[in-house]
Amino acid sequence: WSFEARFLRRFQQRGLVCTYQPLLDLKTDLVTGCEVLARWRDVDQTLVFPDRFIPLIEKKGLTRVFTALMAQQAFAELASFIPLGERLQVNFNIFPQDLDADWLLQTFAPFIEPGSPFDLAFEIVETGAIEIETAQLTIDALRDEGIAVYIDDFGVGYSSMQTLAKLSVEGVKLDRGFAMAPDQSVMARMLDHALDLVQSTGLKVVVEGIETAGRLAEMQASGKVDYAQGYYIARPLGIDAFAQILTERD
Ligand code: G
Ligand code: G
Ligand code: MN
Ligand code: NA
Repeated sequence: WSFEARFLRRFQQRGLVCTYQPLLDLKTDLVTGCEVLARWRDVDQTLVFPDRFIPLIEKKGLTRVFTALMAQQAFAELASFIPLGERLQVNFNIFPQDLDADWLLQTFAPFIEPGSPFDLAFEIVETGAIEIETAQLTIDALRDEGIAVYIDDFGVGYSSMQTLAKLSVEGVKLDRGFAMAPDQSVMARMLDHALDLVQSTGLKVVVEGIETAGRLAEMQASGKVDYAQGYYIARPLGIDAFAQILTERD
């Protein structure tokens, strides 16, 4: 069996693994949410990373099946331990071609019914294929249902200042390349300006790729960052490790 054949046969039958990377709220210094990141367990138990299977999912037109499976699994795992009365922000990566309000609302509605402890957000990467007016209608429809949208990987690829100026979203996730850059490098110096740029829009700011205590302290001191994410805070974790972090926060 080729990798492709094994994956396609197994991913819909409990082969998917959800990991949860904590989002640290810099105002309170508490983990208040997570980004859900997919992994896949091969027959020999090796954990396979998304760079190998996401292209396959796209090629085979299985993006919606995959996202729906991820949502079912993630919310089932998360719901099992959220303490009564507490809330958790849950971020999902959505393929740009799936930015379709009807489908998204239908798929995610069961998990955000009244009384649910989850605040849902979608992360979307600008690919150049997004048509601003159409995207805005979708984003507005999602917001009406309490779902926030973030522009992901901002600052690389097709993401432009024009998108930022024209698209009304909840917030922006700065590409991890900025925070990961060595001190004094051009990218590191750009980080500060990128923060000013995003702040000028009034949007929420998430900085990804925090790998050192120094960078985290800098982000805290800047007063320009709402949420931080990165290996220094925590790697993408299995449900048990993530549950432990959340339980320890109080
Ligand atoms: O750790 P990381 O290797 O988890 O993820 C690599 C890339 O795969 C990231 O760009 C991330 O957005 C993407 N990815 C991971 N999980 C998902 C998912 O559930 N849905 C989508 N659309 N992309 C994902
Ligand atoms: O969706 P997005 O491309 O933003 O996915 C986040 C990706 O960044 C995932 O692959 C995740 O594992 C990775 N990541 C998260 N924090 C860090 C970090 O501090 N350093 C590095 N190198 N990668 C990170
Ligand atoms: Mn993301
Ligand atoms: Na990102």
